[in-house]
Parts: sequence; structure tokens; C-alpha cells
Amino acid sequence: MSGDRRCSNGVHREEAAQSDAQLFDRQFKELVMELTEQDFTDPVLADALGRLREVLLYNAPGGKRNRGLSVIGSLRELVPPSKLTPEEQQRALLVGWCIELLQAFFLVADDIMDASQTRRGQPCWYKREGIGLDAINDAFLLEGAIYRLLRRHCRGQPYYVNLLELFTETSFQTELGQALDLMTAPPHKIDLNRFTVERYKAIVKYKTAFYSFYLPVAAAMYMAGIKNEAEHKNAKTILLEMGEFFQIQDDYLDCYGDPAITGKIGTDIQDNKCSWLVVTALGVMNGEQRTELEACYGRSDAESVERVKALYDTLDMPVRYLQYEEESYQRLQKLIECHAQNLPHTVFLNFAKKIYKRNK
Ligand code: DMA
Ligand code: MG
Ligand code: MG
Ligand code: MG
Repeated sequence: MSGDRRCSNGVHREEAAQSDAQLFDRQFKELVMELTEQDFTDPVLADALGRLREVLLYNAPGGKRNRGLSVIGSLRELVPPSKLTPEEQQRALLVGWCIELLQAFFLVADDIMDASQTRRGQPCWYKREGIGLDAINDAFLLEGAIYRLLRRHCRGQPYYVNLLELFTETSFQTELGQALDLMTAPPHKIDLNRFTVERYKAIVKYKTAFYSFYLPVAAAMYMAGIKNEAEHKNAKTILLEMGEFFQIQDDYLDCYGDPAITGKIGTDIQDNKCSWLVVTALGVMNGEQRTELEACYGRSDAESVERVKALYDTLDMPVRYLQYEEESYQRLQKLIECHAQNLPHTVFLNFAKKIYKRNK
């Protein structure tokens, strides 16, 4: 699997990654055209396809594209360059876009459910003039687009069914995770006892880690012909750990990130969310502080939100976060050592490089 390597040094790898990113961006326009002009040609659908086009253009690009680009990135680590045909590279970029579409589908819905204002530096889709809850159907359109594309481009491949099952299974896991996330945060029902470490871990594993980390690497593994369950289990162990850390960062940035950089304004405190910050803070606060938190968590007025943030500051949450980040990074390196037996470590290390110390 790892014999014939083109990327014998970091320079080639950087170059490949750069041109993959350019090809990836260029491919998007083609996909939009394909979905909106070639897939269905019945003229009575013109308005609906126009809508789909708008939804795609507004919601699919503009993110970090880490998930999408890691399909081709991982495939390059798994298959020797001489065996990777241009057609297969195109398909890997396409499968990457399918993951970005899955992400767009979840985010459009997530922003409605979380009552968020902005995403990727622009108003959330449902917040746009004249959109509102029609965005629910737009989310379904984004999801549907995934399977149109997979069918058109991958139907003849030996891994087609594996990819289909992977996408549907991962979607369901994410939906279960979102259910847990929402149920643990009922509006106006503050019960700090709900916010346990166990519940937190379950939420983030299901709502984030499977689709953001396991999905892109598993897709590349199937494309490379790696179907072996033990191999997938090993990769999953490492990737779910990364996913947990990634969501912890997301929770940290919800409160401490700069909206000009993250592109979104935090809502976790107002939404009564079981965030890493509240779970960790609960573990170190005294009774008086707990009473204070009970009085101001999960409320949308600015003063209550400020009181929660003041409490987080008193408890040195930014320092605790940095400590956690360092520990998590060390733990991950060990996991890669133990679990990435037959898989090239670079598959995981490249991913890790993109997420540790991020501010976006
Ligand atoms: C996001 O959790 C999970 C999914 C499946 C979209 P979140 O609400 O914390 O995400 P964000 O902070 O981006 O709204
Ligand atoms: Mg959200
Ligand atoms: Mg959410
Ligand atoms: Mg968040």
C-alpha cells in the first residue's frame, strides 16, 4: 500500500494539496451546472432548479473545506500515484463535494434549530429575506444532491454500495447526535445535572465526529479498495478522538472565538447547550458559582450571557482549554502509533495538522 510514493518529500505533498484545492474549487461550478441544468430537463421544473442553484451557491462553498479536501488528500496517501488515474482523482474530488453538501445540509438545519444569526461571515440561510422555514426543504435539496452526484459519477465503481451505505449510515449517526444535542438543551428548562461528561462525549461523537472525520477517510479507504472491518475500526478509533477534540474547539470558539474569523456568532450559552465549557466549568466550580450559573445559563438577555462569560473567565477557562488541547494532541499521537498499523500515519497526521491550534 505504501511502497511507491511520489511524495518523498514535503514539497511535493504541499504542491499536490494546493492544486487539489484549486481543482476542487473549480469542480464546484460544474457540479452546480450538472445538478441544475442536466439532471432534470423537464421545463416545468425550471423554477425549482433555479432555487436549488441558489441554495447550492449560498450554502456549499465558503467553508474551510477540510472535510471535502481530505478525501483526495487521504486517497493520495493510500494509493501510489502511478495507480491513481485522473478519472479516479476527479471522483475523489466529487466525493469530497458530497461531504461538503452533507455538511451544508446539516448546517442549514442546525442554524434554524440553534437560532443562529450568521454562518461563514454571512446571514444564515433561513435568516435571508423571504427564506425563513422554507430553508427546511432547501436542506433536503442539499441532501438529495449528494445521491444524484454519487449515482452519476460512481455508480459503475466497485465501491459504490460501500459509499452509499457510508453516507446514509453517517447521516443517521449525525441525526441521532443532533437529537441528543437538542434534547440535552431544552429551552427554558435549566437543569445543570444534565450536563455530564458522559452525555457530552456521546453528543459530540455522534453529531460531529463521524461525519467530519471518519466519513472522509473511510470514503477514501473504500475508494482505495480497503474494505476490511478491522482496518476501518482502527481508523475510526483515531478519527473519533480527533472529532471529539474538534467539537471541543468549536465549543470553545463559540464563546472565545472572534466572529470576524469564525464567521459565526456564538449561541451556546443562550441555547442552554451541553458545551465543553459548561461541562468543564461545572467540574471545578464551588456551590456559590453553581447557583450563579443556574441563574444565568440558557437565557437570551445580554446581561445573563455576560454573567456566564464572567464566570468562565473567573474559572480560567481559556487556560484550561489550552491545557486540554495539549493533552489531547499528545493522546492523539499515541493513538496513531498504536492504531494506524497498516495505514500510513500521514493520513491522520495531515488531518491533525489542520485542526490543532485553529482559530476558525
Ligand atoms: C454542529 O454543532 C453539528 C452539526 C451536525 C451541524 P454546532 O451547533 O455546535 O455547530 P455550529 O457551532 O457550527 O453551529
Ligand atoms: Mg449550531
Ligand atoms: Mg447545533
Ligand atoms: Mg458550535
